[in-house]
Amino acid sequence: MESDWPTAMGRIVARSRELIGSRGPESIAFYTSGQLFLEEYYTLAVLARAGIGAPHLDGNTRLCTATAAEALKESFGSDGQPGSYEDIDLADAIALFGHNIAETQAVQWMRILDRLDGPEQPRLLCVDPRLTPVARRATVHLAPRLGTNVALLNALLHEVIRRGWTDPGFIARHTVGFEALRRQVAPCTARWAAGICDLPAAAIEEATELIGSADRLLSTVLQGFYQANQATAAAVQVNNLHLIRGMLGRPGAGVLQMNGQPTAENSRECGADGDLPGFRNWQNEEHVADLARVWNVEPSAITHDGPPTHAMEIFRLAEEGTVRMLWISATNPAVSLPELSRIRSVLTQEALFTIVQDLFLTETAQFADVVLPTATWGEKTGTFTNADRTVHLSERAVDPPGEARPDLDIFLGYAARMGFEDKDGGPLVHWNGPEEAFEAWKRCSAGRPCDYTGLSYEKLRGPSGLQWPCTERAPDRTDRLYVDGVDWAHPDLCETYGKDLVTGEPLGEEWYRAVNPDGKALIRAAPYVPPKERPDEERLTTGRTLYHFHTRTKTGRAPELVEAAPEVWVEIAAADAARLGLAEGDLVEVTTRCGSLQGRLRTGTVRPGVLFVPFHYGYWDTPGGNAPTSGTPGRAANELIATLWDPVSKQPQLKTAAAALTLVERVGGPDTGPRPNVRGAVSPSKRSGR
Ligand SMILES: Nc1nc2c(c(=O)[nH]1)N[C@H]1C(S)=C(S)[C@@H](COP(=O)(O)OP(=O)(O)OC[C@H]3O[C@@H](n4cnc5c(=O)[nH]c(N)nc54)[C@H](O)[C@@H]3O)O[C@H]1N2
Ligand SMILES: Nc1nc2c(c(=O)[nH]1)N[C@H]1C(S)=C(S)[C@@H](COP(=O)(O)OP(=O)(O)OC[C@H]3O[C@@H](n4cnc5c(=O)[nH]c(N)nc54)[C@H](O)[C@@H]3O)O[C@H]1N2
Ligand SMILES: [Mo]
Repeated sequence: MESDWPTAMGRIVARSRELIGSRGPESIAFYTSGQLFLEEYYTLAVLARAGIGAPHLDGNTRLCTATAAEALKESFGSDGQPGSYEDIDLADAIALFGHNIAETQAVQWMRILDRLDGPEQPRLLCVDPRLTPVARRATVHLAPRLGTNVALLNALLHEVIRRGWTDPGFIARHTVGFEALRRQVAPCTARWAAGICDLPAAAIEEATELIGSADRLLSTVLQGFYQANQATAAAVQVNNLHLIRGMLGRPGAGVLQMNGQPTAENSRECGADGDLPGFRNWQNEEHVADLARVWNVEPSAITHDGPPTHAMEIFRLAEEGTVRMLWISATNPAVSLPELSRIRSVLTQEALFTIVQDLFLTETAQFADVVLPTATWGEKTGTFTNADRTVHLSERAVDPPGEARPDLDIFLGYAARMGFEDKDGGPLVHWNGPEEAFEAWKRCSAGRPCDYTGLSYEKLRGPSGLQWPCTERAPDRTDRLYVDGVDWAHPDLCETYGKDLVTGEPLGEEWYRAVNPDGKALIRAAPYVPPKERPDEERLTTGRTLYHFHTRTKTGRAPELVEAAPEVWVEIAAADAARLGLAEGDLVEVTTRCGSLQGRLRTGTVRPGVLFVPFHYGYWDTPGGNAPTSGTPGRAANELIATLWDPVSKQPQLKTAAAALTLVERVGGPDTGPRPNVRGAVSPSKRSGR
């Protein structure tokens, strides 16, 4: 039923008051995004954390960059990207760990291509079980068994140490924990890893040579690590490679624990993910008191008796009935979360009041009690900060259509109608409009790693893109963090006291002060722990194509992109196809213990034993289609993925499931239309050959 803004907001406010009164603030949860503006996240964080006092606020960044953040915290004491995109232009070796940059960050890939085809060519290492376009250009391509990243990294660390490619001066000056790492990786020879990862030992040695002999090594890490087995432990080992080689804080030498979404970084720094704003440590009373001063509230108004709730836990609390109102903004969990049949049953519960704030009537919106139509970038003003800390101002170019409103206006309107107050009875959310919100955030960021105090809208209208920290002391920008040691790992300053890399158990302040009294970088060792599935089953992984963005709310409306990749497909190795008697183009069904999907087969692009399915395709083509009923196959990859997460970062393991593959219909059935014309996809000659 259509409504108007006052009525819709009236219902949300009434339900919020009723729930806070009867069940307390813990009955309300917010699930937001990596695609809003800084000003929107910050406003949401303030109203949720201090207004409602709910610990239940997280973003889809949990599915995306939770491991990036956690790996940085574990190694450097705090979130904050060490490297700079400029390092792509300057490195003499570039290593991509589980990162198909050619399809997922095509602009950065052009930058790498310029280097590969330019005068001083860097060597390229690709660690990916698929023959991606990156793999095709790589000097060394390692295609490990799914989920064995830690085994491979431990072998690389072993070999680097054995061959004397470490930087003892850097290790002594700037790190703690090297001895424990040396002990941990002592048995992890290239031959040992070769068996586990199913790789030639010689290829692992070649990769070590590439990394070990580089003068300026740039590494990037993304979802092939973050969404796989031992996510944080694996990402941390990449940091370790840089720490033991002294590859940090110099032009060309750096780590990019990457982000995928345009504003995942802002979500993290503003505390709209499961963290406190400004990378503050929820276990440090001084940090909480400092935040309370900024917000002019009592420290007790900011719930901090346990870690902020992570998204997977929010959905569990909704499932068991503790959370009764779930406000979803700029994300489409009915397609992007694991185990979709479960998510549908959570969202359809009568007792759960669901708000969906989106541009489109998504799969998730079909479950909403209230849908709030929003403006998007280009129709609203705000700032966004990319993975290397570069802050941009994005100004409204056109008016939003119809009654759509900027997300900021929606959050401000809610805060005003709820009447949230500070401790002196003034409005808690005391700003109007994006620029004032930005100014409020600057105060919150002051003195923190992500210090914005030297920035302003005015300044951002000058040269586009300035990297934080930007302060009085560094008024222009800061290219690289950790140019001279690690600044934020001191026990009084750090964002976390660390977690056990296998169990995720917090290690505690006492432990942290004992091992890292002076605040150096932490070299954190971890043993390889095999994934849970039996090794003899087919292993499913999921990911992206160049032609679609996520759940296709935008790209699914662009005819050219729909034509380039109209339907879900299934990739397997040519050898497996032959073994199973399957051919390119056959309609197959993939089944796991969670569900099933059908798609056409493509062969020859993944390592043996692996199935790959793109995760973009929701369960309808056009809004209004139906969710798959139980027993019927779907087409969303997340019908297949179980609810499992990394114990350290709580990022779901979206890249792993044991699966069975069966034939539904031989080639000759209706074709799925034209194929993407990229290197790395199936070649046209193969298509015409059948
Ligand atoms: N075109 C396009 N671009 C995008 C997006 C999009 O949807 N479409 N999304 C954006 C977002 S939010 C993100 S997070 C990024 C993601 O960007 P990427 O991380 O580059 O993308 P994915 O395809 O999810 O995963 C990367 C690779 O991980 C590999 N992989 C799978 N399992 C394993 C494993 O066990 N070990 C290793 N080493 N590798 C493995 C897969 O084969 C895949 O090629 O892309 C961003 N850019
Ligand atoms: N199996 C599997 N699952 C995955 C992944 C995988 O690799 N494999 N990758 C995971 C990753 S890394 C990510 S990031 C997630 C992405 O998962 P989602 O966040 O669910 O994906 P999107 O389709 O980008 O959803 C964003 C929604 O926000 C809306 N939107 C866009 N701009 C605005 C705005 O300005 N305001 C508002 N209110 N709405 C807006 C869009 O219309 C869209 O509905 O998926 C995760 N799920
Ligand atoms: Mo992402």
